[in-house]
Amino acid sequence: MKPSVLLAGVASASVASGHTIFSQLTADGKTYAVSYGIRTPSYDGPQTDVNAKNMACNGAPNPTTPSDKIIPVTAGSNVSAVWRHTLQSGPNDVMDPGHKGPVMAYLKKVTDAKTDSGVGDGWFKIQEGGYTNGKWATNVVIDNQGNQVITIPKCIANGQYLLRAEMVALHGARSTNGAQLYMECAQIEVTGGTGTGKPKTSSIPGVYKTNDPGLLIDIYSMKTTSAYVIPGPPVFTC
Ligand SMILES: *[C@@H]1O[C@H](CO)[C@@H](O)[C@H](O)[C@H]1NC(C)=O
Ligand SMILES: [Cu+2]
Repeated sequence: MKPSVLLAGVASASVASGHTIFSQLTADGKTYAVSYGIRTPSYDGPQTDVNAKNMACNGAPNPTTPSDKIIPVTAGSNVSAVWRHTLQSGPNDVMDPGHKGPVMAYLKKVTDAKTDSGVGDGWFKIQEGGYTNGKWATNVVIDNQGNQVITIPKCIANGQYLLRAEMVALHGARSTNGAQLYMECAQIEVTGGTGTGKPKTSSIPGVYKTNDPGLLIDIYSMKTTSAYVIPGPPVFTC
């Protein structure tokens, strides 16, 4: 990954950059085209109702386009969810850096990754970042040219999965439903997994509550040393 210093100046000096979309996946060293194997939306807006079905893989009011592609992924490898302000944006336009909050990734094993809605049980968290020494995980992704690095656990079973990558912006989270949640689902086929892991799964929607301390929060009253509770279940490890 490139050093972040070069990019930070560019991003803050030029484009005002609004919301964000998980628009591409890098897996096994290959960066796929925008929207390849990912249900990307026509609008980059957030979901704000944690009880809505569209908390799983986005959707209205941000209509998503299905994909007939599935991306091969090796268990134990790192993939990057590539975030962009719009489907046309480059690496210097990831998201408004004032959008601060946690970053997470989940998997759900499915029979058909092309058609499964993702709604309901089966999700387990595989990556998260919160607030460390005054820096939010969203800003880590912005400084990493939009790359959210996610390790695909080695011990999961082979087969098709939905990979749900998520960024949360908390600038308005002082009021109920003020947190902005951004998520898309990529369609992947995992090989090389040992199948020995048995992840405990959760439902989406259901995994978050409106008053979770990590979603209903005044981030402007936080200090560099403040603790932040990342929403959702603990990260599954092998
Ligand atoms: C995956 O990424 C993590 C975090 O950036 C890093 O520590 C690890 O070495 C990487 N693993 C592989 C297999 O590249
Ligand atoms: Cu926004």
